[in-house]
Amino acid sequence: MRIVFVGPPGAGKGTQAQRLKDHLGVVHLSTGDMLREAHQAGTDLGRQAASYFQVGKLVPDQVVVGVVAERLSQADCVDGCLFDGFPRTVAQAKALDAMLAEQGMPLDLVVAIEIPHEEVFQRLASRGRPDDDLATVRERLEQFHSLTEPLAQYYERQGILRRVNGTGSPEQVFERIKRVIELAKQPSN
Ligand code: B4P
Repeated sequence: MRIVFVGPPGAGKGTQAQRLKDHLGVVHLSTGDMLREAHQAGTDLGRQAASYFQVGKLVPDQVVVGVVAERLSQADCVDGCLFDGFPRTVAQAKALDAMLAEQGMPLDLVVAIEIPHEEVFQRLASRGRPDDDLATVRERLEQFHSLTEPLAQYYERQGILRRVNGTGSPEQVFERIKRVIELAKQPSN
């Protein structure tokens, strides 16, 4: 299956994608992890990306799309893929549709993980990554509202959006996600 996880910062996209990757046995593609790895490796792309993610801004579409296109062309993605944090803009969603159409592999499902703002701040304060300070999280939420939320409508029109309550324990959220995936696998869906 090809599944996208979308949601505000700290919604649990990465947490749930890790679990689902093991459950479904498919590749986990996290653009956040890929950009941080490129930064740690000291590449030009990593330096460019860091100048955005360190201040809570989205990395430009063409940079992220390039990274994903390269990863998607690798053989292990053929059997399925979990997109964690990608796409984050409508332009990225259109680019992903085009890449998948070229490979004859449509997107099966988009799981929107929903949590209230107060919980975003609580979760990220206890994680403490460099981009988890209060001002940067506010900016990340702002970017989510203006650039990522319009994705819901984009995927709703395609009939593949499923909203999942992201509050409660990671186990409870995972059970909800497995349920929407099972439903999506049924022939009538
Ligand atoms: P990401 O790495 O995707 O970061 P995130 O939104 O904070 O992560 P996530 O929702 O996965 O939270 P997690 O499970 O870790 O992006 C970082 C930055 O990279 C972005 O701001 C942007 O600048 C850039 N970027 C990435 N992709 C991009 C793209 N496509 N385009 C442009 N820019 C891009 O959970 C967070 C915390 O909550 C953890 O501590 C976890 O343990 C905890 N948690 C999770 N589930 C919980 C639960 N149910 N209960 C309690 N705590 C929970």
